[in-house]
Amino acid sequence: MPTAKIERIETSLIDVPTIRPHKLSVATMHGQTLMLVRVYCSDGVVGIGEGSTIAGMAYGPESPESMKLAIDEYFAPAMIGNDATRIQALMAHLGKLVKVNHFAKSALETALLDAQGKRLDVSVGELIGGRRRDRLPIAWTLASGDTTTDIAEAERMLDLRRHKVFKLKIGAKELKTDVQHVAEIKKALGERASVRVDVNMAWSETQAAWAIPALADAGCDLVEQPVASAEALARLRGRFPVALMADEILQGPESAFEIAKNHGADVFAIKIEQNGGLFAAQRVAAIAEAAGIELYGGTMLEGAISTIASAHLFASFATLHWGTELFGPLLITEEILAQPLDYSDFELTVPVGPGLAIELDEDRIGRFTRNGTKTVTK
Ligand code: MUC
Ligand code: MG
Repeated sequence: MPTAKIERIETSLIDVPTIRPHKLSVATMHGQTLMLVRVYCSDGVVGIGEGSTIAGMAYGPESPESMKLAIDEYFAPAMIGNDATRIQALMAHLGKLVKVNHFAKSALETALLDAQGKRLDVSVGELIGGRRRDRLPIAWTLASGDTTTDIAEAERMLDLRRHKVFKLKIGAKELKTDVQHVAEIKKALGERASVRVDVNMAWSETQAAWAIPALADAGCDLVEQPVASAEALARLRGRFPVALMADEILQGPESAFEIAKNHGADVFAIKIEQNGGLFAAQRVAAIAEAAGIELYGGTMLEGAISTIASAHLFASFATLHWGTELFGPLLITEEILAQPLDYSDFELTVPVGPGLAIELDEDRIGRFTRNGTKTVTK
């Protein structure tokens, strides 16, 4: 087994506009920032990873800037000189040195997996257990804030055969307004599309108990994180003819175990960053499977690097009842890959090749990089 030491770690922030404002109950996004990390190894192999979140710190405690700082000041100095090929051992070591910081850990683990895959000439999917499917169904989020605009956008996506599953971001408006918005969109799209909602924790338990049956009547088939508390979600689950999905409350295997133990969700949105990396997300999926909880491949509206890292993982899942929403690269105006991803016939093709099996367009990346790159060496 070849060995290689970590020699240098570079981080940078890439700021890219979104194709339109993206309105969630927690914030409106006009752009996305990708925290790009490169791990340089003594055998000449370079691994890439990404940390992205939603609207700075509006979604959760980590921001692209905080991920960069955590890597520059804490993770990178502890990684230099270590064996890059012992990924799980190194991540466990870092876990002892730095608490939580799941998104930063996911970016680093992705880069180590990319490097190891390149070194061994296998894909990340093969490294983490083996791919079961080559294509993944891809949902799209309608979040313009306007019902007519959203319907037109959905029609365009159906015509292009890009998406036939739509997630509506609600929770910022009056309950009745939100329910009407969902009902109008479902009525317009009918059986041609699945309509789901993400409330991003905006409702109280009583608001959720009023709105969820109304959403079910409107033809909505999945309600994501309607309330903030895991206990409230568990109390709501099973009361209405619509599936309830956990997202924000899933923060790694321990949280997954607690939710599963309390029959707290019908579906888990699996996100590599929120859970602390691909291996942690894989364990979350295993807990779900053991508990009879169905799976959905979630996103933090990530760029191509984290999107494809997620795709390799989701392609390895035994079941993926609710498909995925790996559309992040389509929400930004810039193509950052030398070879664009294949989104066609409502699905994404999982790339084939060593590591993540993607190559960055370095000129484009350079153009959108915020004031330089930080390098940590010995
Ligand atoms: C979330 O809360 O699930 C995923 C799709 C989208 O539009 O926002 C995200 C994050
Ligand atoms: Mg969500």
